[in-house]
Parts: sequence; C-alpha cells; structure tokens
Amino acid sequence: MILDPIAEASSSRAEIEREVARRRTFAIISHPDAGKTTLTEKLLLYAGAIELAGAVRGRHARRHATSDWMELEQQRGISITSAALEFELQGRRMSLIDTPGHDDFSEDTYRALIAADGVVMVIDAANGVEDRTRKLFEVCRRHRLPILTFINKLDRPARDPLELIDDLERTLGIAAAPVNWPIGSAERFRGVYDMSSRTFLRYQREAQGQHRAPVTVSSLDDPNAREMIGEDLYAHFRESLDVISEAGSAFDLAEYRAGRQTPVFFGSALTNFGLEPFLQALVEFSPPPQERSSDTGVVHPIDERFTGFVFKIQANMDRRHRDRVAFVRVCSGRFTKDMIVSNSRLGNSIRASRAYRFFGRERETIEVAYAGDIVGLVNPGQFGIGDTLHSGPALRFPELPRFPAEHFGRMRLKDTRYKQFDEGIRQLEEEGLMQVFYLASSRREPLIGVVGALQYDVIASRLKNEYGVAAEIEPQEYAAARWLANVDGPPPPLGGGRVMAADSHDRPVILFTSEWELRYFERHHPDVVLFEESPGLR
Ligand SMILES: Nc1nc2c(ncn2[C@@H]2O[C@H](COP(=O)(O)OP(=O)(O)OP(=O)(O)O)[C@@H](O)[C@H]2O)c(=O)[nH]1
Ligand SMILES: [Mg+2]
Repeated sequence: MILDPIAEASSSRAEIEREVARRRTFAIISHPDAGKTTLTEKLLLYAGAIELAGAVRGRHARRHATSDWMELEQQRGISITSAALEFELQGRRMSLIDTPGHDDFSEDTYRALIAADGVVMVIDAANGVEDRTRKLFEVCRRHRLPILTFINKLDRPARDPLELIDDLERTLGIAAAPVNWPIGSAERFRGVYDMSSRTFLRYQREAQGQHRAPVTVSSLDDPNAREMIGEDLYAHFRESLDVISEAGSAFDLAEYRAGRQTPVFFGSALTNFGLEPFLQALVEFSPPPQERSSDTGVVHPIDERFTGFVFKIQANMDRRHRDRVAFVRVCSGRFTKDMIVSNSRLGNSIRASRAYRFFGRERETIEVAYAGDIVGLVNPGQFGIGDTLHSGPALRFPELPRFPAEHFGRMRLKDTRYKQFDEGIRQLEEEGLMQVFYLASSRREPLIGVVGALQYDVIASRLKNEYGVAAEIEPQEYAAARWLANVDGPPPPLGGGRVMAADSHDRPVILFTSEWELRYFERHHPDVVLFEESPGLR
C-alpha cells in the first residue's frame, strides 16, 4: 500500500467534519422541581436508551431516574449534582446534562451550561417563569445558547397557555413561538394541537408512565374530536389560537439558533405526554457543536488538533473502582484513548489511558471522541475544574465561574478514621463542592466554606457513604474568605471581625465575620490586595 499523506489528512478531516455534524450537546435547566430529571428520564425512554423509566421519588424497590444516581439524590428526590448522559438517536450522538435546580448547587449548573451548545428550559405550567429559571436564563443569554422550552405538568392545574407565553416573553425578554398548544389542563387536559401540521394529539393518561404511551393523532375538524374535547374548551382553544396567530411569533430556526426566540412545547413528562414532538425538535433544531473562544483565538470544532476543558470532577461514582472522574467537554479535533494530552495550567502532559463515556452512573470505555462529546478521564489528582487540555501549542479557554463561599462550618470527626477523613476532605474540595481552611488553633478541625448551606448535608452524607466517616458540621459566624495576593508582605492588621487562616495548600486567607467587615477592611486597607479565589487555581 502506498501511503499518501495528503489523502490521509483529508480523510481524517472529513471524518471529523462528519462526526461533529452529528453531535448535539445540551443541558436541561429550570427552577427546582419543574421536572428536569423526569423529563430527562422520559427523553431517554423515548429515545430507546432505556427500556423502563425510573422515578424521581419512589418506593425502595422501584427504579430511580438514571440521572439522579447519588444516594442522597434518591433519598431526597432532588438533583444535587449534574449528570451526563450520552445516547444515539436517529443517527445523532446526543449528550444531555441534567442539572440541579436548587440555588445551593448552582455552581455545578453554571459549569454544565458552559459545556453545552444548547439548552432545554423546563417550566412548571402552574408557576410560569420562576426565580432560578430567570437567573439561569441570563447565563444562557450571555453565552448565546439557543433554548427549547418545555412547559410541563399539564396533567395538573395549570395557568392559561396565553398567560404562560406572555410570561416567558415579558419576564425573559425573548420571543416565544408555540410549536404546539394545549387544550385544557388537569382532569380536563385533552391533548395538544400541533400548529404546523394542524393535527391534534390526544392525551391518554398512562398509569405509571414507565412505558411509552400510545399517541392518537386526529384532525380537529373531526366532529368526534370536538365532542371529546367539549364545546367550552374547544371554543376557548379557538380563541387562543386566533390571538396567537395574530400576535404571536411563528417558529423560525435562525431566530432560535441566534438565541432570540424559543420554540415552546407543552406536555407532561410524568405521564408521558408530548415527548415525541419535543424529542424530534431536539434532534432537528438543536445546534451542532459551536466554536469557542480561547486566549489564542477562536477554536473551531472541526480543527484537527484536540482541545477541551474540564467542567466537572466527581469522585466515587462507581462503588467498585472508587476513582475520580474529570469530565471533559471536547471542543475540537479528535481525542483518542492513550493520547498524550497537555494541561495548560500545569504545563505538563499525561497519557489519557482511561477514557469513558457516561450514562448517569454507568460508564463505557471509549476509543475516540470529537467536539461535543463529554469524556470522563480517570487520573487522580491530575486535573482541576476549568483546566484546558490540548494537543499541540498551549491555549486556554476562559475560566469557569466560581462562586465565593458564603457559609462556613467547622468539621468535626466523630470517630478516629483520620486517614479516610483527610482523603474525603481533599477529594470533595477537588470536586469544587467546598473550600477548606485551617485555623492555626485547630488543625484537626478544618473550616469548610460552601456557597449554600444545603451543601453541608451533601458533604456529611458523602463522607459517610463514600469514605465511611462520621463527621458533623457546626456552622460558624464567618461570611467570606479572601486570599492574600502578597504572601510575603507584612501581616495584615487583624482583630475585630477577621482572623487569619490557611487553605489546604498553606496559602494565607483572611476570614471575615460579615460582608460589612470585608467591605470595611477593603476601604481601610486599599494596599492589601485580596483575591476571591485561591491563586493556585489560576
Ligand atoms: N404531575 C406531574 N408531576 C411531575 C411531572 N414532571 C415531574 N413531576 C414531579 O415533580 C417532582 C419534581 O420532579 P423532578 O424531575 O425531580 O424535578 P427537577 O426539576 O429535576 O428537580 P431538581 O433537580 O431537584 O431541581 C417529582 O415529584 C416528579 O414526579 C408532570 O409532568 N406531572
Ligand atoms: Mg432533577
């Protein structure tokens, strides 16, 4: 065989282009409890990636939702950590990230958003646009992420659909284009009307919702359909439709892709209604991997050199291996197993010998990955959140958002398993779940700083389940931590509402008892430069 380097290069290029074109990576976001995890589970069911849908809350013996794999998530029926799920659908490689809605876990959600190219926004039909949704939407707008909206829980009493559309447009300042329209809600939920095909999808309640529900499609001109809907509901529906067709936006792919318009779907994830059209829209409309900016210029997904960044680290997902996984969003090129990748923060290189793709907690070894893919690398201690990985010359993607800790608690070990305790503290800090500080007076009892107090429960529960350590966390009066920029300078004046501490790398930190104290200090000591985060992370 004659090797032709030009032909080989162009075939590799063609392969990258082909693979990138079929990838879709998106995150599911909303206010807590709107139904993200339930919708995720049902999308997996309808995509054929699972055979039986699990529930968010359920008796012990029942299946749990794939994306809520952590023990505490299953006990509480809430999502605590984002979960990546990869599956094939109609020739597309879909990567979906289910995110936690609760404010206290929002750092994780923000990072997942940056790893995605598009977003699914879930709205509870009874509540409309809620506080968290508004905040997350702002991040989407900043990153120009296209959004598909699913208005959920139509099987329960809901607000009028015209009001919901109006709420989306007013509160978020985005055009909302209904793709289908619901008729009735709760006991009188009859189904949805598809605006473009002008057909009616009839709602039939599936008792458990574990299996796919049958769909009945008919025309609304059919007198049987009208009778089934009921005259009053039908009349109200016709009126709404007139309003929407006069004053509403029609779906426009370019407007959606530019983040100026969101197509809106109505349904009920729990009872398996409205999922087919939504999944179809995800396949057809959502964008392929997008270009990314870096400090050395724009990186195109079809560039041949491999680049990516670590957006999440998670320890102990697999009970048998007890390892730490760094989740990498691939941004360009071709990643291959055993490839040597460089980390631009550390300036070192390592062999990526253990690379996986994920489906909730489950993993599978991969040989190759392209832009859009989420790859899990197992290399203990080698990666930090936000690290840029690459082949070829060094580059850096923008830093990922970090939120300064606002709550501080003293960790107290209740048994004598110091080694496991130290290990747990180190790994949970590496995940970004908390920051760890030591006061000179008590090395044995670290102070931990978190963004939201719910994280205390997560930390205590994970120390127990994953490290076999009983620890309790006692809230302390501190409200902010700041790193000293000048480590070798004279010690800053202390006393009042501030004390010196050190982080786990022995870097000096000042702890303040209130935001006010911090501001006061900054005003009176403009010469002391403070950082919101550890300089070691840069
Ligand atoms: N009636 C009804 N209940 C639903 C529907 N979708 C979800 N739920 C219920 O709403 C609750 C919250 O659902 P989740 O899927 O956990 O919501 P989430 O948005 O993932 O919540 P967090 O991840 O904690 O923010 C659960 O009890 C679900 O069973 C629906 O279509 N109809
Ligand atoms: Mg959830």
